[in-house]
Amino acid sequence: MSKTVIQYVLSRLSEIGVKDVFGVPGDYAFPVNDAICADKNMRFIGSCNEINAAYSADGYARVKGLAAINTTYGPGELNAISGVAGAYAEHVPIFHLTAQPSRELQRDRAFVHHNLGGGEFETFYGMVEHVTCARTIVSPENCVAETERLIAAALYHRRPVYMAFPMDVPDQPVLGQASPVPQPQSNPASLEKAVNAIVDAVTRAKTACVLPGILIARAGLKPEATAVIDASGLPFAAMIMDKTALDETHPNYIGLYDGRLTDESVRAYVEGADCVLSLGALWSDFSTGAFTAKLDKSKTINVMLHSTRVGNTFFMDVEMKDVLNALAKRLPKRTDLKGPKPADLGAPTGAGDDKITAEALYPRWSRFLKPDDILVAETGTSSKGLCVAKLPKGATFHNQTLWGAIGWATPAAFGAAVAAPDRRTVLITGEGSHQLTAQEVSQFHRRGLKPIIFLLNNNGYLIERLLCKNGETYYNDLAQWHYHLLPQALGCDGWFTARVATCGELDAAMKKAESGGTGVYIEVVTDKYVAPPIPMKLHNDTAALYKA
Ligand SMILES: Cc1ncc(C[n+]2csc(CCOP(=O)(O)OP(=O)(O)O)c2C)c(N)n1
Repeated sequence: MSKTVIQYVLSRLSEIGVKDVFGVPGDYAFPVNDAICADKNMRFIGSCNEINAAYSADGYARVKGLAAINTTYGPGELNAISGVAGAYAEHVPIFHLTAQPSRELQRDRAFVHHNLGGGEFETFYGMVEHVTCARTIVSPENCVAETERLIAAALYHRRPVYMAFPMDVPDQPVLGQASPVPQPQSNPASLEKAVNAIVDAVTRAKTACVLPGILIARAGLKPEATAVIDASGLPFAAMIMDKTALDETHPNYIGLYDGRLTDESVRAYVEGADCVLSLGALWSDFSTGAFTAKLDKSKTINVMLHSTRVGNTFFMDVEMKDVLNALAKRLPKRTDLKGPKPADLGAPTGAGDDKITAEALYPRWSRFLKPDDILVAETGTSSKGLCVAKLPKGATFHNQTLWGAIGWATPAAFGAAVAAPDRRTVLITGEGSHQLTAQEVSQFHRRGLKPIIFLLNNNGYLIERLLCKNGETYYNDLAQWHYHLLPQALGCDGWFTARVATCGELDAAMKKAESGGTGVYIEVVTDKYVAPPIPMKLHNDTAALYKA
């Protein structure tokens, strides 16, 4: 029996690894909602709202490579757009399956709910153009070819795609056939030239290092990139957005490179190198220490997903995977290059009734992390303190460094936990960010997931206090919530919750959290201006960041 339109789409998504669809149901979307629930290989993961669904899908895709959301027409899909835009900026592929009124209602320009009221039905399709790499309105005739086109686009660009289903379409038999669109191959001649140029530059360099980037993680090429390091013996550093693209326990890791904001020995090594081989790093403002990273373009190489730059020469039509595989075979092994040892946050200070300072908190968090942990760090002071921590083997650091939407981390952590229920998910978020999306905490418990959540309560938007003209301006103040009581109100029965304001209380709560077995929610209370070094340096030189 031939498949229906929606059965075809779901079966293809399942084949490429999407097993869960985050979303909020709605009447126009019922045929899609029903089909997901009826599909034995799929789960509909209800979210509290659509932006949270998009953030959860984003977290899921960072762990699993791909994700999907399902929303209803109009208000539902528009709620998701901001989250989808973040995924677009950060190269996270999400399939957005949304709904429309039936083709008959559209033809009649009917005056229907969820429409803007003008009888125009392609408005929302138009709105997603800039935050998706491909989009379509599905029909029985175009379904197969369009599904394959969108899958190919999402995998090629590692960015979101959008499929709208008029309500009468999902249950129609699918018409036509198409084969999966193969991903492009490298042009052999360009590949040869690009690899020759890289091997030549690295071999001639007296000192060299690698900056492994986020696109390695997005393309699932960690083994290939690790093989380049192993074969070449080159030291490597990481920028914030790229943190944990490769394991930080690797003997060649030299530490975080954030321009002048972090370890001077790492900066001196990277900027002093004759050749810097970047593998898919994206050099945003926060990744480059507010543009204080000073890298001479003529000495840098950047291997991107489908092109490579060596100095000022571009090589087009070369696939990152092919370049990495060739480099692992052809780069000579360097045994003469020794970079600095990666700094560690050191021993935590404070005990007993001592207040929780930055020197007490960040080293404790660093020591708390275990191999294979998924650490989701929210935009704010906490992620800028945590990025300096050296993470254990297999542990991954997730942060929205470029898009930087506060509220992302809580639902993203939920999505990551759905994607990898056997790994420990640790969420660290400021309280101001948490206020945007805190209700998603309830979804962890609903799915039997046991995250460890640290909520940093520093009485306001601290990172903004540090970056604006006058930190005391009242727009940086917040409604005071009893954060540690949220899990109970949100139905997380049996969780361990605590509110800690001293080092002794924090130690006791962390010990309890380590014993596992339940979800954990710890509200960490500090003074208003307790901040780690990077935000303090940004505070001291906001002009470098804003050029204003
Ligand atoms: C969606 C969105 N709205 C506003 C901002 C601006 N913003 C950036 S950080 C921040 C405050 C974060 O405060 P909090 O989560 O409490 O962390 P803290 O820095 O206090 O530790 C705000 C409002 C943003 N990045 N994203």
